[in-house]
Amino acid sequence: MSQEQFTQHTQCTTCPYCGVGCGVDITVTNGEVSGVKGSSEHPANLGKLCVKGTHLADTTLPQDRVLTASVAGTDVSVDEALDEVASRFANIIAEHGPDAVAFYVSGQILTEDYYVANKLMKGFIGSANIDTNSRLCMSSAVAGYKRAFGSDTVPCCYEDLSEAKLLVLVGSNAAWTHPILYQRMQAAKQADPSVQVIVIDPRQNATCDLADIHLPIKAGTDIALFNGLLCYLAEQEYLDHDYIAQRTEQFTTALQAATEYDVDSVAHTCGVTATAIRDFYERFAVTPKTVTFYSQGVNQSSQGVDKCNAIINCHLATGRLGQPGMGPFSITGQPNAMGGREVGGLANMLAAHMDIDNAQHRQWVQTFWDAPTIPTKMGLKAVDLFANIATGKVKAVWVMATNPVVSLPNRNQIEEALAACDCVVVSECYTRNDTLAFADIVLPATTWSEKNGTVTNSERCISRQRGVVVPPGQTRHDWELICGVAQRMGYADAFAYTNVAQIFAEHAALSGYHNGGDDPLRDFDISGLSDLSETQYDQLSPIRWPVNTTHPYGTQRMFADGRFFTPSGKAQFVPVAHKALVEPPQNDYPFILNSGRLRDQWHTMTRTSRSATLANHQQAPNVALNPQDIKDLNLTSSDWVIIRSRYGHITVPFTADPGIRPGSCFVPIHWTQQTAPSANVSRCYSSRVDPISGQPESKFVSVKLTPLPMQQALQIVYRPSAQPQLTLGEYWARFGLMHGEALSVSLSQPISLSECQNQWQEGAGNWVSIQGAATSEFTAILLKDGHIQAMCISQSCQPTLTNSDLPWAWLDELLGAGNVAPATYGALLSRDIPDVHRQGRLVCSCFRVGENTINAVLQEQPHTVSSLGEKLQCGTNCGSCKPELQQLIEQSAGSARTLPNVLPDTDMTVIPVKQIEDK
Ligand SMILES: Nc1nc2c(c(=O)[nH]1)N[C@H]1C(S)=C(S)[C@@H](COP(=O)(O)OP(=O)(O)OC[C@H]3O[C@@H](n4cnc5c(=O)[nH]c(N)nc54)[C@H](O)[C@@H]3O)O[C@H]1N2
Ligand SMILES: Nc1nc2c(c(=O)[nH]1)N[C@H]1C(S)=C(S)[C@@H](COP(=O)(O)OP(=O)(O)OC[C@H]3O[C@@H](n4cnc5c(=O)[nH]c(N)nc54)[C@H](O)[C@@H]3O)O[C@H]1N2
Ligand code: SF4
Ligand SMILES: [Mo]
Repeated sequence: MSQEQFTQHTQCTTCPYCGVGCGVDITVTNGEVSGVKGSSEHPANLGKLCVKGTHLADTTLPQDRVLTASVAGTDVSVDEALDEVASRFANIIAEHGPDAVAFYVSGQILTEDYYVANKLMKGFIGSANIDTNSRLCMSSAVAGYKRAFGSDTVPCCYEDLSEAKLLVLVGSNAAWTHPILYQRMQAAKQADPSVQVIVIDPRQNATCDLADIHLPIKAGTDIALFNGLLCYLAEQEYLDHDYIAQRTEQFTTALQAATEYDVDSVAHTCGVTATAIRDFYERFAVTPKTVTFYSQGVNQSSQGVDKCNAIINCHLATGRLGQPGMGPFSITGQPNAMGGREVGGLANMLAAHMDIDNAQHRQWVQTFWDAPTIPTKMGLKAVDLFANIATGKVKAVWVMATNPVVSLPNRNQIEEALAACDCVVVSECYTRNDTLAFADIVLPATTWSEKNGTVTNSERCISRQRGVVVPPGQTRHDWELICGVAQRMGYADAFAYTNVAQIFAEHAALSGYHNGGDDPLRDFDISGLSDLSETQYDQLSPIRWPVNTTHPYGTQRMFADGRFFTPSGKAQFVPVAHKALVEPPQNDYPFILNSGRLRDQWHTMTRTSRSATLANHQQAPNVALNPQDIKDLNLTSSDWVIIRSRYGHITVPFTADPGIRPGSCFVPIHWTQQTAPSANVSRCYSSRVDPISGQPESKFVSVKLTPLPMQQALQIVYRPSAQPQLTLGEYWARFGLMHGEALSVSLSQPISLSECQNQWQEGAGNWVSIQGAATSEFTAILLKDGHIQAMCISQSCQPTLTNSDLPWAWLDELLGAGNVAPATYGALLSRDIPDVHRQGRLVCSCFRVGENTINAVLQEQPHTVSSLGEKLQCGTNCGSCKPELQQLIEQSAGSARTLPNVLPDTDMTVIPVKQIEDK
């Protein structure tokens, strides 16, 4: 390329992953994303990025994209596909009514996409059947806020995390899931060591690294703990009587509901020592500047909403709300979960924080939209929606930017529902989405770095995502796809937008419609942004809502004036009670299955699985078990574990983790049909939901564990052009390398070299191999024109997670090399691995520092995290690996990890199992 043609520019956008909502400066060179950097101007991250954000450029790979539309498997133009969607939806509506169709959308589309989807379904199709993956994520938090404040309002802001003197993290692994906020907490504690951190989580997760106290409560016992706190605050006279009297209602009923929760009974229920509980209560009692930061360990429960209110009750009782450094802070997961809530893109909401069951609100929205209709009752929430698809009541569903086959509970039922559905439309940007296999119509969507719009993060801050590269293939923006269908269904005037700025302006104007002034009716008001010109919209800087005439520059904190959006203007205490588990772990299903996230992967891995760097942190799925349980189950290092619930089963390797409570286990959520077909944990979960929010209980199901002895471990590395068939073994997992991919296969029935070679087509190349003593011990290399196409390394028996011991970087290098000298592949055949490639599991992804390297340095002399950083660079860029560095330091100092504060299980009475349908 000549000098003149070289183009490069940098633009500020927002990270497409978590709800922290970091600003990203993205550099585009010759039309492609060439680099990303934390944007120092953005208030969420002030220049920092976590490991996922840092490696965003790795995930913008062309080969993974859905680039064309298709109908029944045949490629068509996008316009033809849109014709098809419109006519199928219209026909079904004409015959069966508007409630026979549905949208299932996502907290990962932009506010403008969400706004038009909601407008089309509610105002024009005339059904409220639009729900979202935020149902699986935020809906309990929303319902908790609404019950307490009369509105879905996050009272806090990120500065509160720095100003608080006590941070209580409940059901959150922020070190891995909201890393930049975790780093704020770290910095606050470093600056003022008197800052206290308390982690409430059944598991000793990476976040415990910062904890002064870890309360490893039994799963699902949070309400007992917080009711106990309310009771303690009352008994020890720490209540804010003025606040309670002037700003709240229903205190007496809430306290009455909490009186039986004395410290000893809480200790018994939660399985944590009374001393540790009293210690937590006392610190909470004496520290006015307290933030309680909560996430999925709270929300994803059949008592999720009550858990939220148990927390909020304690803040109301102490008047800790609306002032710097305090408040109940629900942290959102997805980048635009908040935007979805704002536009009303859930089945039980209307729009702009107006309510579907309020006739006045319905009339306002219908008038504002000039809409032919408006639903009078709420639509189907996610789990019910798929149940109604299964029965045929809902006959068409349009899935946008989510992967319900993987992420909804009870995968087997979801698959059956979609297979039976007359019309499944999927708008998607990446090919490795399991739900695509069920699509009748596929629409190719643009994605991050291509699309334009806004997102709102966990602290109500609206930021722009900016399209900086040209969308590939036939891809179109989600809002264009939705408007394209709306126009074809006869609603051209209402969906005649030509850019996102117009949609945003309308959304902003609706938020101020019959709202605003000194006594606003609704919390969500961004009418101050409704007059932005296109240029002003393009240049919009991050701003926290409300934005209106009273707050033209946005609002840092809500409820500073102690006025709430309830009819009386007062906040509501909600009486709550801890309930026994519906499906207790006992008899045939004695273990509790917990699930959640890993540091370097994003959800169903459609984007992150290709990044070699991100894959290196943990290449394959696992179940983490307490060492005592491993012993009791007689698991040996060549065993895999079959995890079986009443709803389905998975097969995964195990790892020992002393931070897991005995009797429970933890499986990451990320693996799918595409990346490890036996390991999609949602197969095991039930369709049980919180009765108020409809949020599934994705952190809890009872299971049994059985060993599956494996006879052979086969590691395969291949170029993209030499992918083997994937028909081997009970278990395989694949992950990205720089120059191809790797497969880790386990077999309970061994295979020979020739059976392994049969996984490639004839003519794929020539094999060179070495056969070991046993049939299943071999090394084989597939060569074509002097280039290595694939390598297979087979062992007859396998230690658990052999992955980390293999020299992946070397294999990757060989795969990427041009002509490889026979001496080099000879060394591989004889497994003569160069020392530099014996790094072990990658701990620091940014500087590629492995566990073996770190341990070697630690053996020479003791280190701190920062001195390790000085020596090896590890932990000095994004900082995400610091908790693991600390763990390695502690391990090398010989301090064995144990779970603190656990009360030995005295509650051994076996309750008869409730009849639960065996599915
Ligand atoms: N790396 C990474 N980061 C992410 C994501 C990702 O996929 N990858 N996803 C984003 C999204 S959408 C979300 S929603 C957030 C989720 O963020 P988090 O909620 O922080 O993450 P999880 O790992 O799902 O679960 C948090 C913790 O809940 C605990 N838990 C389980 N049961 C209970 C219980 O009964 N009580 C209590 N107190 N705790 C319990 C689990 O042990 C776990 O440590 O992460 C966001 N950030
Ligand atoms: N057992 C268990 N299950 C869980 C959870 C758990 O903790 N345990 N967590 C739950 C939670 S909190 C969440 S948020 C869900 C997440 O679950 P999902 O939403 O199913 O997971 P993702 O992989 O994020 O799916 C997003 C999809 O959208 C695509 N995509 C990305 N950007 C765009 C875009 O701009 N347009 C379009 N059209 N497509 C796009 C991606 O390629 C991907 O396929 O999982 C839930 N399920
Ligand atoms: S914390 Fe990481 S994943 Fe979350 S928005 Fe920031 S850079 Fe992205
Ligand atoms: Mo989420």
